Amino acid sequence: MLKERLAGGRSQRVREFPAQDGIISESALSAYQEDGVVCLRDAFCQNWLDVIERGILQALNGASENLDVVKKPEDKGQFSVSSQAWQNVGPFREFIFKSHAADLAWPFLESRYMSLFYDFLLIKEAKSNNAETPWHQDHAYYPLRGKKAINCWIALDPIPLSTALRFWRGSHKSGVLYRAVNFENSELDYPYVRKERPELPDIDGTKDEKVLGTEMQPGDMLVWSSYTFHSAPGNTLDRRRAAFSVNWVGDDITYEETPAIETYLDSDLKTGDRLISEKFPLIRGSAERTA
Ligand SMILES: O=C(O)CCC(=O)C(=O)O
Repeated sequence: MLKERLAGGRSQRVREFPAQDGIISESALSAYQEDGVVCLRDAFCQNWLDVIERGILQALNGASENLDVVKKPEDKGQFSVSSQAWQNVGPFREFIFKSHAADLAWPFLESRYMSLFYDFLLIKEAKSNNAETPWHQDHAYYPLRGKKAINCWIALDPIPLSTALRFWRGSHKSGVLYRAVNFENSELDYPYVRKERPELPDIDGTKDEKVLGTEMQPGDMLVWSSYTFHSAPGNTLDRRRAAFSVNWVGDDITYEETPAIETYLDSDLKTGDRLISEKFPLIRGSAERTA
């Protein structure tokens, strides 16, 4: 459907920028501010993707404590999701701390400092047709206040439009957080839903030109705001569709003691604290300068 929408020829592509030299241009930053998402082409070479693949083997073989594997009865392939695994998975740590991942993320936050929030691995195996991801804002699930949070999502396989992420262009701008949706069963409330938030708008019924998408090659990276609505179809291909993302936060983000999944919680933090801790380490800038 997205392919058909994109074929319409209007401005419906995620705007893309070269990233081989590790430099983020002013135009990439202004496209991000405007659309809430950009695609950085060739952000990582095969050597770094190999490091991530070594991490995947470990994560799937017991090293990730937050690993969910779901197989819908009608699907041939399963859908695996791991988060916050870097502390136990050496290759993920190597990628996050030794590659230029932080350098690429840092300019987008326009911040005095940046912390690592969590890593996220997502594998839709061949023919996991029904493993779709409903429209959502990442931030709706976070026990965080503030807006400077980004998802840097790296394709590990070729991703054609038929399995590509789609984004509601500019949806980050209003600053409104809608209700978190239940990924497992859309008929049920998400366990930590905040009912005081508005219900989701009908994004599929919205005008075509507001939905952006792009095909990706391994090593391409999407950067999006945690307020940007996005969704993805299941994987109808006969090969894996995997991605590894690193989520970073900047200086306007503070912690909120509110129910959420373990990935985002830190018992060392209190409401109003900056997100700097052992679990959410400071990666750029300094705590002293920002006190
Ligand atoms: O690739 C997908 O299916 C969804 C990815 C996503 O929503 C996320 O990483 O926040």
